[in-house]
Amino acid sequence: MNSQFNKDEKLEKVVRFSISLPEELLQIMDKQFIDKGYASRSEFIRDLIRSKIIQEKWGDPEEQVLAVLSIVYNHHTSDLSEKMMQIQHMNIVNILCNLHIHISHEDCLEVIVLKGKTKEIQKINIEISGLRGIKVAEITKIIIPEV
Ligand code: NI
Repeated sequence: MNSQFNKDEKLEKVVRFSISLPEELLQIMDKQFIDKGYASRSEFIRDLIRSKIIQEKWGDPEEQVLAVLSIVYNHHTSDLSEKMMQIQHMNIVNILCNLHIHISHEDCLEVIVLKGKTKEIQKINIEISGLRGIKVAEITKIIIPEV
């Protein structure tokens, strides 16, 4: 479930409206929301709409966004740590903070919190994720909701 919009919804004005759907689509939706543990159709549809808003905003290169880039890599891979460090120093204005955890004898988890225009964040993501020796690179896209 999307946890980016956890403010108390009871404080918000809620509007009811009806939606027309093909029966088959409704059945698929009902199966999905039950399987995923949503409490109601409304909760499921709210989450879908919010995901779509995030997707749309990330499609705009000028949109101001936040992101968390999580990377797992083997620190024995030659030059990888240095290259990652260099990319971050080159983009210092977009790096809010950086957490490094030694998760095993050879592997490290690095969590980088990024802020800036989507085009800047995507560029840094591609630069770091594309480095040779990166085992896992996951970006979490965050938009502060206006509603
Ligand atoms: Ni480490």
